[in-house]
Amino acid sequence: MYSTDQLRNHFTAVLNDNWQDGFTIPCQGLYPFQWFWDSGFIALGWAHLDMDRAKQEILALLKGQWSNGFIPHIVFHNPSDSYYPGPEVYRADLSEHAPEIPTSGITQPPVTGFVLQDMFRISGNSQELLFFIDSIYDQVFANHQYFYENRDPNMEGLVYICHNWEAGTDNTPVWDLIWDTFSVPEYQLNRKDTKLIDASHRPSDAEYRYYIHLVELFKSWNYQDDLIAEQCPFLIQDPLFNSMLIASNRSLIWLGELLGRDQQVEQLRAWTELAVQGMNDKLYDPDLKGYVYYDLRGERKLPYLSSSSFAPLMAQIPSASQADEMIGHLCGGRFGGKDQENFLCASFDPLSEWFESSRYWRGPVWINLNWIIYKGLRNYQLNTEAEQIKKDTLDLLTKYGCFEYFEPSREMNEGLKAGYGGNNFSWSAALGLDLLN
Ligand code: 2M8
Repeated sequence: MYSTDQLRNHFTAVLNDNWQDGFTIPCQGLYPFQWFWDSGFIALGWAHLDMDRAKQEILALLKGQWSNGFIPHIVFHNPSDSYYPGPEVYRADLSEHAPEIPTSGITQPPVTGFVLQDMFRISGNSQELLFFIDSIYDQVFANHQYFYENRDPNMEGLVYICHNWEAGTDNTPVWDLIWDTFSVPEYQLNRKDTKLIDASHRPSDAEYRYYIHLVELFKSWNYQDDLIAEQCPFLIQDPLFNSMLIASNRSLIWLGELLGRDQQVEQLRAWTELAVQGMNDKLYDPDLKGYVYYDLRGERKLPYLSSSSFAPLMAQIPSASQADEMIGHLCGGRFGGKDQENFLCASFDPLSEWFESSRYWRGPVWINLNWIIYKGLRNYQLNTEAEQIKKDTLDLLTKYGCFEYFEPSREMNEGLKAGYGGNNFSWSAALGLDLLN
């Protein structure tokens, strides 16, 4: 149990310990490199402590950007043998667009746009920070352009992900339905995660073989986007991923207006308008009252609720009445439980037969999704729900510290074994810090 001051000190210590002279690792041992969306959330934590480090975090990420605007999900700044798969598995150099520095060849939710706007706010609208944003604006814009020009084959404003790791929600049960559509070779895995963390809290080897197989396919196509769009068996329109892109579009519009970037702003507005329409027409499920995934390859909706179903609130996508429908799932609903017996917000529908309360993205509470939902609820002035999710987030961090994910059931939390995965996890600390400020 920590007091608020102790908690703030603890968060600060976690970020300091994970700082690597220019960027921040998500967690010692388990994740020894820089990850795309982690770096955004982490930069927000640094913005409260040391703005120079926040800027360095973003610059370090952009060192890994490819010449076509793509930003990879891992930048391998340093060698390490505690993580699998490393750069020798990805072989990003097979792409004509890859940079000198080794990177992965898949991406992650594009959070950088809204992180920059938040950094500007935290800085008290400092001119110096605006100059910094101006100096990297084209790179972040190029990343959005990459998505809309290469990953929206039907021109419907919705971009696809082609690998489960691109979702960030690595093993959500929804992917099981996709794995059922094809089979993969018996790859020899060299997993390190299950030597560091209880294997029952991580994805299975069978799932990892699918993850590796997709990477092998991309390599055989030299990471060419047109071949991926034509042939990849995993091609998903993800409500979380698209919401992060739209939220970042909106921030780039806001910042672009300050910076007098009229043409880019006009383009961002056009993408955003189409995207919001696509989200509401295609991914909102009125029966389930939430946003769901769409399988482009199988041409079918995947009608299941997860914490990603609420992410569109952050990008101001739902109408006020849709937002009202959606929050019925939170306090007193299937996620919170009738008597609020769960901490908000489980990563997968707690009433589903596939829900697993301690296994990674199949049920546990994650601090970054809670933060995204909290921001979304605030956008709609849904203050009761916003305060509940903020309280639950800080309660979990206070009770157990900066774990990677947490048990949703309050009753099981009595048993004290409620923080799972890596400890001293950076985005848990960074976003905890942001919630305290
Ligand atoms: C987890 O994903 C990585 C692959 O990217 C892994 O399991 O090896 C996910 O939770 C992802 O969202 C996160 O960015 C990453 C680093 O924290 O870990």
